[in-house]
Amino acid sequence: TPSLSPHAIQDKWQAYWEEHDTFRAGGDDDTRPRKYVLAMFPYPSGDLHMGHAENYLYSDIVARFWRHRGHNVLNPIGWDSFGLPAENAAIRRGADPREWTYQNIDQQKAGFKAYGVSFDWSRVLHTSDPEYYRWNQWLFLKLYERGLAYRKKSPVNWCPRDQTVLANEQVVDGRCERCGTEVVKKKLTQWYFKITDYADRLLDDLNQLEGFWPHKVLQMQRNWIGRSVGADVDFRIEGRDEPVTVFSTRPDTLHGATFFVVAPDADLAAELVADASPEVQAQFAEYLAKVQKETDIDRQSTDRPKTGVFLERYAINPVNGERLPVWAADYVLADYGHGAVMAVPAHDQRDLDFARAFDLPIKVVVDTTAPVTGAIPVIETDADGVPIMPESIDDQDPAVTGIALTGEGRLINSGDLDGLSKRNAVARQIEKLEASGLGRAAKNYRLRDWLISRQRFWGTPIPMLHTQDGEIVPVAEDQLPVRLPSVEGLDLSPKGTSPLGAAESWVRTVDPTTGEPALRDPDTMDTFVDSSWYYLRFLSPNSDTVAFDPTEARRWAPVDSYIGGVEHAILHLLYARFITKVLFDIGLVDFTEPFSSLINQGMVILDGAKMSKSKGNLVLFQEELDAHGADALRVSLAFAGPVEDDKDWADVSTTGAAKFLARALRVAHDVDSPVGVVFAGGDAGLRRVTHRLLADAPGLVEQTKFNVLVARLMELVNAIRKTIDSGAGASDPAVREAAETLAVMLDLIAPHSAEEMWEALGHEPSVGLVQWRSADPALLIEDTVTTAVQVNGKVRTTLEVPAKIGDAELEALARADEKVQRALEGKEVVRVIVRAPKIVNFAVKG
Ligand code: ANZ
Repeated sequence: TPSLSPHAIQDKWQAYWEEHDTFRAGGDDDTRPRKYVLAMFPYPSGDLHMGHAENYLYSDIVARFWRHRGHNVLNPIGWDSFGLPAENAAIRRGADPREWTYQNIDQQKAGFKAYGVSFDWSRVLHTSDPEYYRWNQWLFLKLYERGLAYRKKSPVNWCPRDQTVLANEQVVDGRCERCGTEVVKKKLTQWYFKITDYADRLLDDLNQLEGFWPHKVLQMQRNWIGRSVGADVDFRIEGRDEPVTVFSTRPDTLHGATFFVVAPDADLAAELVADASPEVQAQFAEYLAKVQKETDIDRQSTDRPKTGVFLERYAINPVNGERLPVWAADYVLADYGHGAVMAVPAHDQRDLDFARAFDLPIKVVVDTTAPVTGAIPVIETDADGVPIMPESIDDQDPAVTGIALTGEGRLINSGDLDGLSKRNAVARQIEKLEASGLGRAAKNYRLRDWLISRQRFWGTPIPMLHTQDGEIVPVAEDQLPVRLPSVEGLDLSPKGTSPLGAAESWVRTVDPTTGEPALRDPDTMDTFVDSSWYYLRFLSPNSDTVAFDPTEARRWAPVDSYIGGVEHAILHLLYARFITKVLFDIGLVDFTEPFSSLINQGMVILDGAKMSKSKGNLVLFQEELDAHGADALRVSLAFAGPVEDDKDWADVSTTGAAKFLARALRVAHDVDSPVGVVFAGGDAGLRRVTHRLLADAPGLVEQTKFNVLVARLMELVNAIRKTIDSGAGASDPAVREAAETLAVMLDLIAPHSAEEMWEALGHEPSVGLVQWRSADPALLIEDTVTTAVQVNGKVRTTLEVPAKIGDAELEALARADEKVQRALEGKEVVRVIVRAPKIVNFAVKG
């Protein structure tokens, strides 16, 4: 009988795994096919929490699964250990961010070990180690060499509280992702990575991930890249030498342009207003001050009243020479397209709202009631859902309805474009613009270049030098790493410039080529640089000659299964995809997408609400672990629901899970047949349950239906117990077969209990490396049923028989059964009642 407590069992097997390095990935000589399973690496923000428990359980299930399927599995772990929280904690406590960081890492390491995750512990990396960040600097220099790292002065998102710039991706609803402070714009000279050069590839390659990544994530990436196709059109502005270019997705509507709008915060607006009357200049200055406080989100919102200032200037429509008044209005953004638009109020809702607010002309140039072959007509309905069939375009006058005409149709009032469908008119207009030199086909992206400079201490120093004559030169590769200086004497508190600038002896250096004094760049890199390529570092974690070995990359990468939260759907995944493509272009990897498949897990919530420290509704990982043990916690989480769903801890039963595990262990201890016993001939019903699971389990895991797998394992435990208690008993070979199957499958979810069972069943550890058997097709035939054979109404045995068996055949089978023969011995059968395939009853006398 089992004697050890769950905690004793887990301690025993964790010590075993540690001692034997059980889950270390195989090396060069390992001929098994390889699988690279990776969970998004953690930020060392304190103890592990329930979100970690879920995330690393799932990756562990996948990693363990592939080992059981004969693969050489790499399942590494590291820490994303640079970043603001460490720095803020250091500021609060007047300590070194290193202390806080490495202390938390140690704590989390211990947590993972106590949780029984099958990591390859020989490959641990921390991005804040110079041995790691040296290669961030190397990567920076590679991008710089290729013209993909550059400096520019531009308005950046600035968090006034953290006193640092933020990437667009780090601004959520106009607020700092980290601290929630409202983000403002500030002009600064910063380093950028030119991700926009890769916009088309980043977008187009998403198609090859369809079916392997959650569709939602692909869609979020597509929207983030936001490719628009249209034309650039040049407009002359009266009194200005240079034409002004606008981007439009609807160059077909050029004849319908009735005014022109520039972003108030674009340089052009300031230039144009300089010639306006003093009143207008004052009005503009006031307006600009207001606009600068608004977020881009607000500015683009459609339901707020339109505002703007007429700049007393005119643009000339290139197709008909009409004079268009030039306005400054906040709904036009300075950093999208060219920061200016041709306004076509009849066919663009924002322009229409503006025209109606300021009484500007509205000119319809597309008849949206005209039929266009192949187009789906947009039919308006009234409150009762009855279609309103417009008689003619006059019934849809946007000036009256307030609704812009954006649907399909045919061009009118547009010279020789008249009669063309929208789509043909766009193409024709672009041809004409190109012929006259007044415009050209153009694409635009919502995606911006990746701003990577941070004015903080706890990050990778940017490996560039500022020479005395104002040049900026790279640090030589053989001089890397540029190590962070000691924090001693530095004031880390936010002040808008990097604390590194004050590290005098660090900042002052010499330019090795000239021997002249030079200053180090004081900024550090966005930590998303660190995580953009870490999956490659795991392949050569200890190399001090290369960031990663291309041969190892060819062997292991790309990552087969990547598991993490949907909060990384845009930022991290986009950057990692970008850097992978750059490395491909350099010739260092032979693939263009880093993560072949992606699994997003839901959140662990409590009573329907997200858990957080501030809400005081945290379920603590360590407490759960102490109370129930790792396996019960793992089973509870796996059983709690589909991977991608949120799991409400209020619905989870750890005690239920613990009872299930205890039952499973008892079953293994009860088995009373020798190792190697022949299974054939064992209880057919139990064998079928076992083999059906052998057949189904791989598919369940590959489809990440871990909760269903747990349910099936529970079913198997019940079936074994039933056979032990009521059937042929613990010595039935089918019981051993089922218990062994249970142990090797339970290993995915409850590995400590599985090892303990495997040992109780007389095997050598580790069960984690045992291959799953394949199902016997003969035992998978579904159409058999259980027949009860009774003698005088008392069940003597049960038989597995084909569902379509006939009465005579069933009776013969029953008579041939040993137990039935014994019950009939010396008695006279007076009557046999056969109801195939369910029942056979022998009525006997004597
Ligand atoms: C004229 C026009 C007529 C437009 C029409 C649309 C419909 P997306 O799809 O988001 O790329 N636009 C261009 N630059 C802008 C800026 N800096 N701020 C705000 N709006 C800007 O949108 C492209 C369209 O948004 C462009 O096409 C332009 O308006 C506007 F019936 O040009 B359109």
